[in-house]
Amino acid sequence: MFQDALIDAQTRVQVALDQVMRPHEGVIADAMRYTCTGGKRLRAFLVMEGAHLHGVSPQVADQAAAAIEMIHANSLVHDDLPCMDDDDLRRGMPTVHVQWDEATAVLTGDALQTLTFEVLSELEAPAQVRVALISSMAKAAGAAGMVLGQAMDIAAETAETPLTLDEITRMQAGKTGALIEWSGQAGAILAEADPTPLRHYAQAIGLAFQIADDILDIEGDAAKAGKRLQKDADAGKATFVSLLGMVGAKARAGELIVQACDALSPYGDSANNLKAAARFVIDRDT
Ligand code: GRG
Repeated sequence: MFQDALIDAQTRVQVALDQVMRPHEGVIADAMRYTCTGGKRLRAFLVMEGAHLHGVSPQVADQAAAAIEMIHANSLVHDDLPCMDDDDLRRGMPTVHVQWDEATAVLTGDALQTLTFEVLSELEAPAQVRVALISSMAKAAGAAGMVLGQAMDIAAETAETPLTLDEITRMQAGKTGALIEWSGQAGAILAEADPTPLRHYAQAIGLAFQIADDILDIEGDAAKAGKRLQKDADAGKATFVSLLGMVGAKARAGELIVQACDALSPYGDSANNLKAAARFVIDRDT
C-alpha cells in the first residue's frame, strides 16, 4: 500500500543519509544533518519505487535516493536565505541561517551539493550508469534546470507584467519539475532500461505538484505545512491559481494525475504505488 511504501522510503532514506554523512564532523556537518531531517521524502520514494519496478537492488536505490534528497535540501536552504525567499521556518523548524547564520547556510548547501555527486559517483553500478546519473543530476539542478527556474521566479518579482501561464509553466518545470523528473527516471537509468514512461509520469506529477503548492499557499494550514504560506498572493505574483482560478487549477491538477497514471500503463499493476503517489501529490496538506 502506498502509505506503507512512503513510510518505508522515509525510513530507508534516513538510514542512507545518516550513513553518507557519518564521516563528517563540525558545524557544517551538524547543519547538513539538520537540513536533511524531515520532509515528505517524495523524491526518495520515486527513486526507490522506480528502482523496484526495474529490479534494482534496494541498497543502490537508497544511495541514489539519499543523493536527490541532499540536493533538494541544498535548494531549500539556499531558497530560504534572506537574498532569496527570506524564510524563517522550514519543515516546522527554524531555517539554517536563523538557527546558525548565513555563511553556515551557504556552506551547508554547498557541502550537500558536492556530497550528492560524491554519492552518485560511488554507487555500486557500472561506470556508464553512474555517469548518466551524475550528468542528468547536474543538468536538472543547474543553469538549464532548477537554477534557471529559481532565477526566473526571482526576476518575476520585479517584472512589470506578471508571468503568463506558458512562462510560469516553464519556470516551474525548472524550479520544481527538474528534480522530480530526475527522481522519477533514476530507477530506469540504474537498470539501463528505457526511462520514457517514467519520465512522462514524473513530468506530469512535477507540474501537478507545483499547482498543488499554489493551492496550498492559499488554502493550506501553515502549522501543518511547517512553513510560511500566502506568500505569492501577498507578493502579488502570478501563480497557477491566479491564472486559472481555484476551480481551474484543481481541474488541471486532476487532469495531470490522469495523464501521469496513463504514462505508467506499460508497468500494469506493479506501478500501483506510483499511481497512488500521483494522487498524494495533489491531495497532500504539507
Ligand atoms: C541546489 C544547484 C542548486 C541550486 C539551488 C535556491 C535554488 C537554487 C532553487 C530553489 C528551488 C526551490 C526551493 C523550489 C521549490 C520546490 C518545492 C516546492 C519544495 C518543497 O518540496 P517538498 O514539498 O518539501 O517536497 P519537503 O519538505 O517535503 O521535502
